[in-house]
Amino acid sequence: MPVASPPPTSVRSAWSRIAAFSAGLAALLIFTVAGPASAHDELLGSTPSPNEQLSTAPTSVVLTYSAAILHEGAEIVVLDASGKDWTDGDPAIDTNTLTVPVASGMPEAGYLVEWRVVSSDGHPISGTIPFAVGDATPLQSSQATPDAGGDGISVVPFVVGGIVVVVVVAVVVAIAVARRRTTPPRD
Ligand SMILES: [Cu+2]
Repeated sequence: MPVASPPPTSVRSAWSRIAAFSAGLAALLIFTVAGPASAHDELLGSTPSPNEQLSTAPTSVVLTYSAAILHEGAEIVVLDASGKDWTDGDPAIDTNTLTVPVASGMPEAGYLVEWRVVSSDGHPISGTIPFAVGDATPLQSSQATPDAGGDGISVVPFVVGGIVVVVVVAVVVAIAVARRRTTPPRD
């Protein structure tokens, strides 16, 4: 009875089909999950800028975003080390900029801007901007522990984990398929 080992081409084609399938699945995962998450508006710049040391006390804080932000849900505070908020009025939103007045005569000290706005796609984004008046050290974090970063960043480990699982499963399946094809039947 001839023990026919299958032509190498069939094993190779099984491998390449599985490789193509897992690559396609990985690309799909990245596109569907990471794509929309990275489309959030982002903070392009601010006055004061991060860790800026102002020679004179500011009269307002201005944040500039990559797209129009929603008028609803915008929150901003300018904290000193004791947790006192130095904003003096409601934030005003003009398309992609947010301006909030601050109390006059802020003393030489470190401060921290904590902001949260709703981006144009309806998702909340937030961040902090340390700055100082005079030679003080910019305040890096407040006692209130702001929720750092925006949503969307946290899904990346899950996407990477998912891709790893898909690739591992594909490799295991490919090895099983290749082994079944190369191993002749017992009887
Ligand atoms: Cu979004």
